[in-house]
Amino acid sequence: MKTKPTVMLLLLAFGAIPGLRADPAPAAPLVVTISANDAMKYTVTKIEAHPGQMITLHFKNAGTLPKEVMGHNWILLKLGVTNDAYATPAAAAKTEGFEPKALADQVLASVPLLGAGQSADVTFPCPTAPGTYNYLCSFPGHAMLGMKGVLIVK
Ligand SMILES: [Cu+2]
Repeated sequence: MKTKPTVMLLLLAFGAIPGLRADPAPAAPLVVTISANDAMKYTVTKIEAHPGQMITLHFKNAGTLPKEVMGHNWILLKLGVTNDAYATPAAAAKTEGFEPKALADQVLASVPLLGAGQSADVTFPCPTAPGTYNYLCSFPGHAMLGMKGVLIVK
């Protein structure tokens, strides 16, 4: 038990002295605005960000059709998860806005299903692993028709 106070002191010191942190200064937050429309397209299909950078996404459904037939969401998938792997099972989850809790472990960030004229934001840290991450609208058929994009982390 004699070492315990020493360990505590070391932990305190590392937490209190910023100079000991190995991380470089984080990049400035990234703000991205994406609109979706009745033609089932996102206005932005490629986002580039740095590992750990904070990202704020403003997402808007700029269409006019009812949510039941033309709702849009934005779902960023974990590295290696394909649009099909998510969209196919998600299509059956209408009561959950096509964003089933059962698939939550494959999602990094999302904006829920929006109807015409609605908008919403999400803020999240960019993943730290470099790579290309897929995002999509999981309303049935939309990703297949091109409602998708990528987040490139480098
Ligand atoms: Cu959509």
